[in-house]
Amino acid sequence: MSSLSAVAPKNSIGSTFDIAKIRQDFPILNQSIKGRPLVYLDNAATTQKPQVVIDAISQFYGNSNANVHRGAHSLSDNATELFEHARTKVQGLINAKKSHEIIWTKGTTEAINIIASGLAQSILKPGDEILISAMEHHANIVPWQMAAQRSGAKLVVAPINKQGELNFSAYKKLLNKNTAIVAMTHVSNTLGTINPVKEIVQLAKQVGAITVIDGAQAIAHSTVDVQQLDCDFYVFSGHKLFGPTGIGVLYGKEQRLEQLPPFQTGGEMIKTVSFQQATWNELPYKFEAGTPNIAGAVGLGAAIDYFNSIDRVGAMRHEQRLLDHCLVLAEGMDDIELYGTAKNKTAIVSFLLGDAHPSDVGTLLNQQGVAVRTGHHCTMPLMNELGIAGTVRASFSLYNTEEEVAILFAALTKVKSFL
Ligand code: 7TS
Repeated sequence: MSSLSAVAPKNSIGSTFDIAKIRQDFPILNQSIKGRPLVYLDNAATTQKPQVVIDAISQFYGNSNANVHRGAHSLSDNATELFEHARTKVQGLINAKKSHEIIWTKGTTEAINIIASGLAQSILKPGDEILISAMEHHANIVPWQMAAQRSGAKLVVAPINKQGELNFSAYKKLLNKNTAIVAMTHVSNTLGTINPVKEIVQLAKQVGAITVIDGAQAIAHSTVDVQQLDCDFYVFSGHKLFGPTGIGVLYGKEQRLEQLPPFQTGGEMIKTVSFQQATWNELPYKFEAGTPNIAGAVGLGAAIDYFNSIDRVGAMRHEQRLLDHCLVLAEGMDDIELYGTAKNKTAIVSFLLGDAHPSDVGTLLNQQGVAVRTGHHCTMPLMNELGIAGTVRASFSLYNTEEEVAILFAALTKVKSFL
């Protein structure tokens, strides 16, 4: 399973995935909201953290805190080792060829800004086209708008069909010799659609385009192999992978990163500085100006260890079962309109309940202990395409249960009776 394009089969024979045990790993789940057990269904916004991640961050500050790469004392050496070891864990997670192809960022948003800004300065020229899709998060739209404005390039949008899938034949037709960049999401945060990124990359390469894949919603629900995908860049946020906020990853092929100018300048990212000029440090440090988020990297390393320690295939099957259960219950309920019914999708369920305003539904669900997100989900252009202002979104993670799916729908039945 190199990408999400192959959804896991549905039987669980041989699975060692133990949901009861998994839930015990996440202390936050064991609490009440408004007198009801918390049902956390906002995992596309951020995932909860297992105790091992919380402990790793606490132990770092308790035992190992120092700045990195300064080397004059043992604590600093220790912190540097932990920090760089976390980088190799990311390298292993996504099967990057080299650890210096892993750049620490604040998250997906910063990673895309680094790429878009660098490409605007270095390769984009008037007449070039940047091809995105209609289902992108604002983080994979606005940086490209800025890059287009700065360089004279044009932003082109590949359409989607009624199910919320990329219109692949339209995508193929839009690719041409002017396509300089293809920037697409692996999984839609609003619709759950899994895009065929391997094919998207292959076709983009035929016209010589640079490929940027937004993996924010894919990384915790799949096995990502950047060498197999053969993309130039792949980005994601630690906090959507059971890690802390404020840390994320920019993967880039070595040669692409070498060509890209730095985004921020200052300490750490230089080789030499005079009052007249500066030269850049080697990869990955060229992109890591200033003191990095050391504890964040260590926390993400612990999250990756955790993720690797569980039965990942079993977890994917479990999430697909939750999705199936949701879809069956939604079908049995009048007044629910689903948005995003792709054949290949993750457990993200966006919907409207009759004429009810999504935020009213969200508030009434919260009264019953159910946490969802409502609104445009940072995909306003997609909402325009769908002809709506927003949706209610329930997004699942491996620690959610079938019972929680049932609670969501029982709560929705109650919401209907209130409205
Ligand atoms: N790209 C996608 C596909 C996303 O889902 C998100 C965040 C981002 C980029 C930005 O990630 P960040 O960590 O830099 O903020 N998505 C959501 C969401 O769906 N609800 O809250 C954040």
